[in-house]
Amino acid sequence: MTVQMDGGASIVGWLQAAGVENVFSVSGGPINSIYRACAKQGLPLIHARHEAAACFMAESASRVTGKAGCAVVTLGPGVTNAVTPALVATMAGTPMIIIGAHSGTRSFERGAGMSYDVLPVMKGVTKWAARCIDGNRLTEYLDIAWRKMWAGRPGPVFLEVPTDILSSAVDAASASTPLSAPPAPSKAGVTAADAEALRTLCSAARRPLLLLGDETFWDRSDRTQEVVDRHGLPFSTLRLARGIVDETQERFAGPGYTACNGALRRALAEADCILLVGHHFEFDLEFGDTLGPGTRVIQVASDTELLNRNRRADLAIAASPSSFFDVLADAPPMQPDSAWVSSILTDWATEWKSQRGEDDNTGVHPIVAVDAVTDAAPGNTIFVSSHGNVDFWADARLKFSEPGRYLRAGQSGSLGAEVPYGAGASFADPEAPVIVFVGDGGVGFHVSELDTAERYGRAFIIVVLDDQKWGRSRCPSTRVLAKPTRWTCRGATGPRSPKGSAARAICAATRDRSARQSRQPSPPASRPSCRCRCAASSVLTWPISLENADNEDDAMKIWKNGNATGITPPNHFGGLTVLDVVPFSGSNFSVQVSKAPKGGGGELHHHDDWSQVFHMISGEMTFDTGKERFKLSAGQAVLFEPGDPHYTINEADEESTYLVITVKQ
Ligand SMILES: Cc1ncc(C[n+]2csc(CCOP(=O)(O)OP(=O)(O)O)c2C)c(N)n1
Repeated sequence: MTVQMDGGASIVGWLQAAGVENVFSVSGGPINSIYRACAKQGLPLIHARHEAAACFMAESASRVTGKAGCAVVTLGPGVTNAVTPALVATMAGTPMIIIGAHSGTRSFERGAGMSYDVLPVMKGVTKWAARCIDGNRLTEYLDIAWRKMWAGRPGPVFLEVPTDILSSAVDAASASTPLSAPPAPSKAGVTAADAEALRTLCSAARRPLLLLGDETFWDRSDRTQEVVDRHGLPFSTLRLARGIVDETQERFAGPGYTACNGALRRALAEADCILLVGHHFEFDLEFGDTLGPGTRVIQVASDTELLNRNRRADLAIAASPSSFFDVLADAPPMQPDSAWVSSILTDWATEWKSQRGEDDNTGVHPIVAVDAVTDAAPGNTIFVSSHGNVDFWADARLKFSEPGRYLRAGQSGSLGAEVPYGAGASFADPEAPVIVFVGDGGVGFHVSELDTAERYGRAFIIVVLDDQKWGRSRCPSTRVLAKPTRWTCRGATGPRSPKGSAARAICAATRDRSARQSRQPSPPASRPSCRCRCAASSVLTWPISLENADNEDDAMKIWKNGNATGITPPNHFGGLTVLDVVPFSGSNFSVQVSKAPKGGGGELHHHDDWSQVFHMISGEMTFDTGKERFKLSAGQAVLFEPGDPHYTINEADEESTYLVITVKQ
């Protein structure tokens, strides 16, 4: 007997068979048949407030569960609202199915309401995008989408279906019957020749470093820890691989992000053998540009496009990470130089400790906030962090014991994912507390999704690191920052917490919220909370202090140019001195601490390719651009871009101290 169903029902049946657990969506008449089918066939449909947020939620679910997420959107602008999350998923390598409506086939090219040919746009930001105009081929198209989505590096796919195809009857027998999960792509193994070459390189390695990347998340191995232990490898985890091996163990050399891990930067420069698994030398690894000249690179990836990218590997193995770990776990134990390994691990441990900020009388240091929250958070918490300045704090501080517990938009750096990621995670793993770290800018993009979580009885915590600069990084985006840098905490104890109590207030608020979350994981849960608001300074002011600059043992290496300490730079007068210059080695970024006595200053000048931020620490300085003249006092800063004329003079009675932060363009 031929069973009648419509296109929507056919799609929903396929999604269920493929293991999709939730559909995230914003409604529209053309997708009603999918809504009806979800209700009838029991596939949970989460109605968001914005299509971008719905897609971010789907992506978040995918990253938490390791299974493809799904979003359904209406035609035209419904689809274009999905463009940014599709781009984020493409850049992060997250599998996600986006189904979008189109006008009815009989209305094509007639200017139907909301209708636009958005397929070319989606082709540009997904792995595969297509339109299906035959209801009897819908599941065949979804099968194709599935294979495209998982092949090589995973990514989002888009299927567009005209509304009349969605609502018209299809022949169930023509669907891929019985509706069963599409086959998983096969995984390539390590060839005998590659295994032999691997053993040879490993036997010669004395300073090995293991870097675990995205593919290790999608292709899980239960032998990764065994590999670390057997060979005594220090390791770093990148992006989706955060938590793929327990990061609380002593062999963890910190996150695979050199911007917040100086020990890793050193390890990259000194290692004689780098095992890069399931990833390429991307931005977070400085494109591999900082590797030592004799370093041997062993790179493994299923997606052969990653192999040799940015840095040619000495041994490029086209294989799945899990098959690679199988070979490495059975290889003869490597003989690493234990003194070198422990110096890298000690460097990271020291750096981690020295990052810890203190409360001061202007508010809460962001690291205090991040630490206070994580100290109070249960072990299975899912954390989300933002971009801007927030990820610098969160990436460095957070340690994960299991995968799928840390979400950030990744290579795209897109703001706006944070709140939907939090909401999506609360659907994907209702048992786990979810905590979002986000700036006061990022939180505003999709804060209305708190309502989505609320309507479905989900709760999660948002910690707003609030530097009171809505949507802007504090330092470089404005010329004169009128307000002093101030970190405020509006936590459980009231609008401003006195020194020392802010961290406890955040801790208490987090514990309170986490407890409520775990008590009521399902409806009716407590109201999603935005109560714990903490503030961040700009990243430019975080690791830099007079105290750090005087401490040679600090993780941030201090460079003194011979007798440079105390010099008066050329074209400066009146006793202006540069005390310390602190470059971030290998980068284009340096910091100097300057002191100007009364009358000290410099002549009008400009820099062709330097941007400079002058950040006042104490006293007062007058700045003159040749056209305008202004004074700054402690906590205020000014940016001079390349070509901007400027000079400084201390017209006050007291000596002044300030930081000069220079970035080469
Ligand atoms: C979609 C998107 N738009 C703009 C940017 C550029 N951008 C990077 S950081 C930033 C400001 C972020 O402010 P906030 O969320 O308050 O975080 P903070 O930098 O203060 O920590 C902006 C606008 C971006 N990364 N993504």
